[in-house]
Amino acid sequence: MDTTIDRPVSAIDPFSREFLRDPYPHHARLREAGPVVWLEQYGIWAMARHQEVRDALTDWQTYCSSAGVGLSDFRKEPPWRPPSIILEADPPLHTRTRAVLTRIMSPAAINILRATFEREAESLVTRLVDQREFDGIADLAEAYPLKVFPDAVGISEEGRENLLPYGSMVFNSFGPRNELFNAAMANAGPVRDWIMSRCSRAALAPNGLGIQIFEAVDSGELSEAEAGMLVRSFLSAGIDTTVYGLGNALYCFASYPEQWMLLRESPNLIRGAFEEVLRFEAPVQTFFRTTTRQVDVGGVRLGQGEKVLLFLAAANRDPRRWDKPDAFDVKRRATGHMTFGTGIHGCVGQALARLESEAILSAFAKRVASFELMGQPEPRLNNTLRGLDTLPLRIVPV
Ligand code: 4MI
Repeated sequence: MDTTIDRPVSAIDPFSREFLRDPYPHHARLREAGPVVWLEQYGIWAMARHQEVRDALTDWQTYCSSAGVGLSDFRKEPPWRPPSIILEADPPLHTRTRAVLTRIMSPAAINILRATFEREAESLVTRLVDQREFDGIADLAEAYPLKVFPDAVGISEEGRENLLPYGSMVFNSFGPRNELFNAAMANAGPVRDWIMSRCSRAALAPNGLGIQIFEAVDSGELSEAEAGMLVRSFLSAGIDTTVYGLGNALYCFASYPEQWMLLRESPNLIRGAFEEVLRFEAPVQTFFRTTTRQVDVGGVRLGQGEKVLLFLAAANRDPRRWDKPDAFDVKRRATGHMTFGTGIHGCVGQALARLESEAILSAFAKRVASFELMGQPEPRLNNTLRGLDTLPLRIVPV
C-alpha cells in the first residue's frame, strides 16, 4: 500500500532573474524538498531529481506534450503561435512527424554533413586563433551555427539575422509572461513573418534538410502544410540550443584549464567532454509536461490536467545519480544527463549538435593551449536557456 504524504511546497520563482543568474543553489533546495514540489507562485508542480525527471519523460501517456511544453496550458489559453507538430504533440500525430525527422536527422544522414562542418570549423577557428582575442559568443558560439545550420537546411542568406530573435521568442515563450518574455516578443511580427516565409518548398535550396522534409509529402507521409511546420521546427530548435551549448563549452574550458589540457592530450575525450558540458551547464534547463490523469509521485498525489516543470539541469547534478555532481570532469561518463531529454521526445537533432561541437572543439584542440578569460562573462537570461551574452577570451596558442 502506498501512503499519501503532504505535498512539499516552495515559494521559489524559477523564472526570476535571481534564480536564472545562479540556479544551482535553488535546484539543490528543490531536490531536497521532495520527489515533486508544489510551486505556489504559479500553481504548478516541479521535479528536480534525476529519477523523477527521467520517469516523467519516459511516461508520455501520463505526462503529455500536446497541452504545451511551457507554462501556458494550450487547453486554457491560446498558444502564441500554432503548436509545433513534433514538440507540442502526442502520439499518434507525434509518431508520424517524428518518423520523418528521425530519418532525416539520423547519425548516418548527418554524417554526410561532416566534411562541410569540419571545413567551416577549421576556417573560423583558424581566423580566431590568428586574431588571439575574440568574443566567445558573437564570434564563435553564434557565428558557427548561424553559418552551418541554415546552409544545411537550405535557407537563403538574406534575413538570417532573424534566426536568433526567433529563437529568443521560442525559448522565452516556454516561461511566464514576464519581462524576458515581453522583451523577446517586442519585434515578434516581422521576425515571425520572415521565419514562415522560409518554410515553404519554394524557399528551400535543393539537397538541404529542409527540402528532404517536403520529399515526405511526395511519399504520402505528411501534408504540404505539415512539412512547412517541420521546417519551422528546424528553425526553432536548431540555432539557439547549439549557440548556448557551444558558448557554455568555451566557458567551461576557460574556467577549468586543466580539463582543456586533458582534452588536448587525448582528443578521444572530445566526444565525452561535450556530454559533460551538457550535463554541467545545460543549455536547455527545463521543459514542462501536463498530466493526463491523477498520478502518485513518491506518495504525493498530482491531479489531472496539471502542469509539471521538469528541471533537466537539476537532474544533471542530482547527488543521488552522480558522483561529485558539481565538478566539471571530462573523463566521467556523462551520458544519462537529461539535457537532450529522453523517451519519445528525446532530442532528434542530437547528432547534429554533437557534430557541431566535435568540429569546433577538435579545431581548437589542435591550436589552443589555453583560453584566458579577459573579463567577466555576462549572462544572457532566458526563461528556458542558460548561457552567455558575452565571453571575452584570449587564446594562448600551442
Ligand atoms: C528542444 S528545443 C525545440 C524543439 C522543437 C521545437 C522548438 C524547440 C519546435 O518548434 O518544434
